[in-house]
Amino acid sequence: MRASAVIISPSADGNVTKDFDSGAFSVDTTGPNVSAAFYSTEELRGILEFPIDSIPVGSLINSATLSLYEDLIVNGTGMDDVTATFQMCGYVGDGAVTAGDWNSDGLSLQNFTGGSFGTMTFDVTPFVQELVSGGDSYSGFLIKGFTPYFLVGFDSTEGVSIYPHPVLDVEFTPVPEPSVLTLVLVGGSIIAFTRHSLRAHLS
Ligand SMILES: [Ca+2]
Repeated sequence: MRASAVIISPSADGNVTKDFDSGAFSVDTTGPNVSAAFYSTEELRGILEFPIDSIPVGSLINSATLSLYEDLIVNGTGMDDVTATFQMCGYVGDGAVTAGDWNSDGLSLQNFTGGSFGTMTFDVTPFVQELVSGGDSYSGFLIKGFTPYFLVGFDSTEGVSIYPHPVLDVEFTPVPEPSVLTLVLVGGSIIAFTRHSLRAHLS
């Protein structure tokens, strides 16, 4: 089968913030950034969910790349710092950003430093392969901070229009359904049998 490619936009993205005093969560899905920050009183986690049901179940994932445009990195005093550490996690999504997504940090995909402004890419091929093999409909990503008082922000789907918005770029090779494969084999057998009969008839 020939390889195909899809460029997928999030079904939802934004932030979920946990207030440590009250234990309450707040959800923001309309702001210009997907941000992660770790403070003494609260923690913001960036959440993105991408629909992947356009990729046939069982397909081989040749590559899956998450691209985010970083346009914000600050610490408590407003100074830029590229050494703060953050973590990208993956989880099975449901298409929406809700308070419960804050806890979806069980599977770490990679750590990264604040870096610099511009496009940052994450190779998420094995994770997306696992979801597609399992027939999951949404690929969820969670970004959390490890360095207190530092915030990283990426342009969200609702963000500044001149910046690239989040995309999940997937190249995949569909695998034939068993029923289709069987049909091809049966068809081949009929052709072989017909040719044999024809030769027998001619000789
Ligand atoms: Ca969700």
